[in-house]
Amino acid sequence: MSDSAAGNDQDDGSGPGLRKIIHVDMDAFYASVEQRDDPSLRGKPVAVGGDGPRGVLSTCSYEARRFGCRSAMPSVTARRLCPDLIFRRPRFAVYTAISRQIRAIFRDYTPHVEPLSLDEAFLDVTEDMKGIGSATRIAELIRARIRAETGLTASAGVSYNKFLAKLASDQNKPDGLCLIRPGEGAAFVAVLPVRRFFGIGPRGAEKMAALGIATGADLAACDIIFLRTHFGSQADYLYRAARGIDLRRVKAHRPRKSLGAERTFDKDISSGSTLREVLERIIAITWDRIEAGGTRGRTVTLKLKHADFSNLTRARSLAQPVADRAQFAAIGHALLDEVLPLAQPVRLLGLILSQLDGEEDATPAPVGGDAQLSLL
Ligand code: TTP
Ligand code: MG
Repeated sequence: MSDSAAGNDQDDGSGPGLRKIIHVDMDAFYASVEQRDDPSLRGKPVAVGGDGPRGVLSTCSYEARRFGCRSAMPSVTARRLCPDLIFRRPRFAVYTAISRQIRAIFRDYTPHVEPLSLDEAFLDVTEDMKGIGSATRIAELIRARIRAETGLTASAGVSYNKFLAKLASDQNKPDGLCLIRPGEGAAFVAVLPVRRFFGIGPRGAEKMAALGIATGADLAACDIIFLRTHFGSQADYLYRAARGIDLRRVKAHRPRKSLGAERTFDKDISSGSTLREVLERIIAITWDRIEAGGTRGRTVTLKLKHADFSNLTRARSLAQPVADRAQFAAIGHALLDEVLPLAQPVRLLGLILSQLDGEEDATPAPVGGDAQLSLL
């Protein structure tokens, strides 16, 4: 791509051909579901995740966030910050069912729905199918229906591209709405700390801080050559993002590539029979999710992580999709038998179904999540 094309300065997506994008994201999703279904948890600091020594928070309620608790934080740290924190195990089947409910609501307003995970999606509502009048009004209607039909709150961002809509949905969380109008994107981004940009993690933000880049405005002041020198393949994205530009379309179909579950043990395991028992549980959870998603897949992969963190995988592919739970379980156990007896103790066991079809969901990001049982 040439330098001039990198920024696409002439077309920032807010001129003719303007698109209307909504990003909807449920508030403290897993934790809110637990509070909904157990009234004794309402108004309390609640974490969803494993509470063992290697447990990690999948998420926590806003009450817990006031103490500094966050997603992906080790559970021991969270408990130190908030001694009254109440832990709950994730109930993926319930979250998946709610995810289907909210997607059905989205599809009532547009066929252009791109789910990013169970609890968030982009909607392109440029074409006002129901004659509602404005994207903001559509976003409000969707939030109201989510509340009425699921008993949960969602936040929404409305703007003229995906990058800005996602930033906007985060702006007034929880239970909030934010609109970034055409012409306002660059100013909105200018005052944001760079860590709020999608794709800039804590390490990226540190690197930027070392270069004197703290905000969107600082980033916008960098030329493309400088960005390429320091950020390589991310440079073009950063150049545009700093100007509030994002020309990506909402893609309605993003087939996921794999689905599975894995378990990290509190203590490393060296017994084959214990591993077989754990595998049973992983099979049950993975197959529930496969059924919930109407997914079919041909390849089963067993994944082991040894005490020294070396990985071992064993896979088997069929000519036809795995037919049922019994076949899935049989293949999983056969793969485990291939690696027994163990060369050394194991700290993690996982089972994955891939070569999928029949599922429109986006692949969930590999978000660490609950280290006890994280989605792949
Ligand atoms: P998020 O939308 O990132 O977080 P959230 O809905 O809990 O809170 P909010 O959007 O109000 O900030 O993620 C949605 C769900 O995905 C979350 O409830 C649990 C799961 N998740 C993990 O399992 N691990 C993670 O690291 C993250 C970020 C989320
Ligand atoms: Mg959310």
